[in-house]
Amino acid sequence: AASSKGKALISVSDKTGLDVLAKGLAELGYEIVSTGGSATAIEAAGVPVKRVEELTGFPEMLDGRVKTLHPGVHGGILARRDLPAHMAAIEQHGIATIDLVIVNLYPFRQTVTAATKSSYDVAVENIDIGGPAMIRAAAKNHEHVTVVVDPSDYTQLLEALGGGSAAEALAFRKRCAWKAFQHCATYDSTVAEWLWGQVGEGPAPEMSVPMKLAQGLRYGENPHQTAAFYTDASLAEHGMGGVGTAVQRHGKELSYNNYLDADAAYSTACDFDAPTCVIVKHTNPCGVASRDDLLEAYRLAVIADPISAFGGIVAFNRPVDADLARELREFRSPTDGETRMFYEIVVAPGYTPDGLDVLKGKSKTLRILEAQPRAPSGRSLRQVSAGWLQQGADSLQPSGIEFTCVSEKQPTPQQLEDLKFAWLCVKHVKSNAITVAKDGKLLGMGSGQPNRVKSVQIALEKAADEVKGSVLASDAFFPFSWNDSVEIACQAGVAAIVHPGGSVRDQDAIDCCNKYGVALLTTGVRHFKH
Ligand code: 93A
Repeated sequence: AASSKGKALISVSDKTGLDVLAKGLAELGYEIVSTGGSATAIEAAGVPVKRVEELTGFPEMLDGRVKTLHPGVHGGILARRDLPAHMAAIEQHGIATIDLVIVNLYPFRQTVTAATKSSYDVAVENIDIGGPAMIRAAAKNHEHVTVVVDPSDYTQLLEALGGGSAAEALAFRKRCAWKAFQHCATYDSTVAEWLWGQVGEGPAPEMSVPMKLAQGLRYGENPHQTAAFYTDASLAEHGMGGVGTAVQRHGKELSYNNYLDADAAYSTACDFDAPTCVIVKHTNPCGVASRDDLLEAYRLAVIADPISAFGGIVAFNRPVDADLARELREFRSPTDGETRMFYEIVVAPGYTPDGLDVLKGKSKTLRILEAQPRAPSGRSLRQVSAGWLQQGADSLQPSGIEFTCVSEKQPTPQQLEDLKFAWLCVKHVKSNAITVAKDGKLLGMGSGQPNRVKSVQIALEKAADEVKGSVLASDAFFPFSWNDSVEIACQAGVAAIVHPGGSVRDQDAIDCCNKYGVALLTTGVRHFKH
């Protein structure tokens, strides 16, 4: 049309917001050209649309494998408007310029990660070829063409097309081009990773992490370090719960350390089946308790180590109601019976409306997070200089582990329960990790000591007068210093001990426990956490 502001080419698999976009573009005076399904959806929205076949004079062929791969499309996108020779060339071939390219790709990742795994053939058909070609062409010619790959950018697009200076428009097109190449790079990496999985030769020689900037952070672990938070799109978009995809209901912006600690706290809480409260300080759980009554679990978790819990992160694996919120707000430190407990973050799978209101009243700054339950699955990545370490998550649960008694003394059923509880706690404590527990609550823990004996001493010291009849768990076996670790625990009054076993000195540990009448169990697995 003579009055046309230009041509918009739309070809989208994700039809979210397509009707609003098409209407908006039509109102602005754009002429819309579109592919099969997209054109049908635009027509259904009552917006005039041309089929891409009319533009190319060529039918869609090879079951849709070739739809837009045609000079009529690519010439129209790639021609430099500032070069007379380019404009003459397209004119000579009857090609019209295309000013807007709105494309999102075949849902390849969804296809290969869906619960019902698609067949190889379906996956291959979902490798988009024409879409990325258009996106890349438009992004290359961003000097003249705008490319949009994400439905959440449609509003911004319509705004940008509606007005603004030429400089603003160019800046917008550049940003769009950046996003477009990002999008294609992520897409290709996904295809490559899937194909590598089909090759089946172990870990991929090259790996991509589709990282999405979620938030710039004020600073890193310390104020002189810059920082940002990225989500792993491959996991976030596929329902991996936890802190990375949590919704913040209240409070100050999360800091770098907040993310780390909240993740540690919530991952630990979600590892327990029973209603559980976990309090974390510097990524280590210092209070853990399981109770049918979540409020009681919270009190016990604080009491385990009130000094450490102060200023900590509190996580629950069940929703927080008003009673619990009140307790979180009012509970006074058991150390002086006066000071109200202060926390950086509360994280839970949900809040009752009353519970949220009460909790918001605790302080303006308290960060309240609502996070989907997190299953310990997926990959974990950590950086080392010039490299990344990748591993699967430690998803072992006590229910999947055999607790074998190797001492003369057998644990009582309650002690066995406590041993499993202590074992689940020790898994989340930094090595060398020792936990002391009783009746479904943590009494003390030693973490991060390079010397296991020290961790034992610290854990026992924290458990103090409650050690008698408690149980102790060690994340790895007692080495040559068994004599210190096991004997110290026995002398302190611990009733049962669990460790992986497997040391050449295992028999010494057994003899020591037999001497004191303490039950000793082995699991055959360890839970290092560095
Ligand atoms: O099969 S393709 O690789 N060949 C093409 O020529 C082509 N052109 C657009 N895939 C192609 N597309 C893709 O079709 C787009 O990237 C978009 O995801 C999808 C839109 O198809 P429809 O409009 O029929 O729903």
